[in-house]
Amino acid sequence: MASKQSLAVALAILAVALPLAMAADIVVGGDNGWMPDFNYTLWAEGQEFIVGDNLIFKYNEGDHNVIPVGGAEFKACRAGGEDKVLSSGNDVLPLKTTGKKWYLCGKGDHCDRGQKLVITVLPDVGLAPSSPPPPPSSSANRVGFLTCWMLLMAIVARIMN
Ligand SMILES: [Cu+2]
Repeated sequence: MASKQSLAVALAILAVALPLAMAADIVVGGDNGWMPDFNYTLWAEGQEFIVGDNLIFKYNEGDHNVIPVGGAEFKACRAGGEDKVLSSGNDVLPLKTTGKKWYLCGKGDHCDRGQKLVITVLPDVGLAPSSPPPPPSSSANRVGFLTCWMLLMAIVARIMN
């Protein structure tokens, strides 16, 4: 039979799982990774970027790099001298603020060949009852999270009865 203790356990799991599940790891370009001759604008249209998510740029170390730039630099495909260059081949960029973010590859003519990404980071609206449900996301993490959430709610509902 249900007890207050099992309810507490379920709620504790929920409290721990919630913030972890909220953040999605988004691999730029999906299976293609970070490369020239790929349409990142089109790719980004099918994605949702929310504060707390991580952008992951994957490529062979040495072949490319990732430079977070400003809008003007992005347009000109030119990084400024003070821009930070990431080059590990597995660069993780936490999305900390909302708004537009620009990235490009600084190697050769890669940027001109489409190796550049512009995204718009949305605020994290959370799952407060007053806010509308988040739109469906292509992120598997979020789908998994919703499944977990519904499962836990079902467990809690059972315990309460
Ligand atoms: Cu490149």
